[in-house]
Amino acid sequence: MPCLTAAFCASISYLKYLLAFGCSREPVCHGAAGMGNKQTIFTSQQLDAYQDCTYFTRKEILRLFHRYRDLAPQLVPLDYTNQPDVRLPYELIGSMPELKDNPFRQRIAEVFSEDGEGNMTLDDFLDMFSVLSEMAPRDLKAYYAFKIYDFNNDDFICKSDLEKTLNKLTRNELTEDEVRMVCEKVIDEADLDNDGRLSLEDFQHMIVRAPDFLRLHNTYCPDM
Ligand SMILES: [Ca+2]
Ligand SMILES: [Ca+2]
Repeated sequence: MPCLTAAFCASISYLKYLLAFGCSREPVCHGAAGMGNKQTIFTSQQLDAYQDCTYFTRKEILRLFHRYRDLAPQLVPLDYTNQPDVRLPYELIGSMPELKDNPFRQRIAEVFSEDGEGNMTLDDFLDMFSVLSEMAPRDLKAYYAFKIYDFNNDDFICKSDLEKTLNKLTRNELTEDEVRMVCEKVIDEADLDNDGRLSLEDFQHMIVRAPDFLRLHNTYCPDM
């Protein structure tokens, strides 16, 4: 039954996506880190605080600062010691190589931005890259993946959140019926307390089981 196969494959790519939620340890550097000048960007205390709040080294924090600044040099000062009130618009953040092809780029930016609209301070930006980095633990990634898929921010992934997620993942290639079927299947498998929606706990449990689920279903969808 081709319809069902498509539905299964869609649920597999859904789970694959969850597992692939990350980016490499070394962010692409645009050459600013080795500039060799003595400009003080952060105080030592600021760098310590950033190190404590992220999974990055001082060097990586500085690299990411320069990537942030490269997005809009006219807006971002080179001196952050007095914590300037700067926010880069979502359009610039969403155009970065790590995000531009991600169907969830806008949701990711919204979830990590203090204003909830995807406009990012440097702190938001560092938080986002820290969680996306491969050093971030799986539980933390799962927590943020949950927030990203919870489109209406009510702390549950319900059917309509799942439908939006699937439509984004499959770039609207599934029919309404297929989407509905996959959503029902995902909820049916993951909804531990049978309230018809996924809590964070349901969701984390689903992710823990995902590798076996993938192996099992890959047998039926060798082309995935
Ligand atoms: Ca929701
Ligand atoms: Ca539930």
